[in-house]
Amino acid sequence: MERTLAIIKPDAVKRGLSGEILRQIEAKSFTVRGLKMLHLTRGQAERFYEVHKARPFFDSLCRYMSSGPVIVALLEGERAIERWRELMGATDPAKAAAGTLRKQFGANIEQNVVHGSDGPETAAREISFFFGELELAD
Ligand code: 3AN
Repeated sequence: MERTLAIIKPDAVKRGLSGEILRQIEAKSFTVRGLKMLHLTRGQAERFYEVHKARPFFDSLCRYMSSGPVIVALLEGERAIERWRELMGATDPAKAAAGTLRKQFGANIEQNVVHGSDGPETAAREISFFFGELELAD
């Protein structure tokens, strides 16, 4: 069993897509071990995305990610990291495969509805960024 972090980004929460996205996550046999809504401050968004600090889209990304509430979920399952990225689709919704969440709902390369950890070390860091031990189901 593997764990990964999923985020339903502000554009998706605002558009009322959270329920549908969680439905598709559960339909793919992920177990939701942790779930909460929070509104990131600009500083928290900058810390979360610090690996992208040097990128030209960093400022805009952090402004967007702190523009409204997000829903963060700890997902568990076989090959959860890779399978969640498959369900999300490519970063650019225009290039994402049919049936992926970004293809279905993504507006553009920035407002692309969901986030997922890109490897085991990132997953561990991102899960502990958002969840404490007492918040997680057994
Ligand atoms: P992914 O989320 O697919 O792993 P990353 O890690 O390269 O993609 O980028 C993190 C986030 O930064 C993306 N989810 C997207 O919101 C934003 N982003 C990535 N590339 C661009 C870009 N070229 N222009 C604007 N925003 C971008």
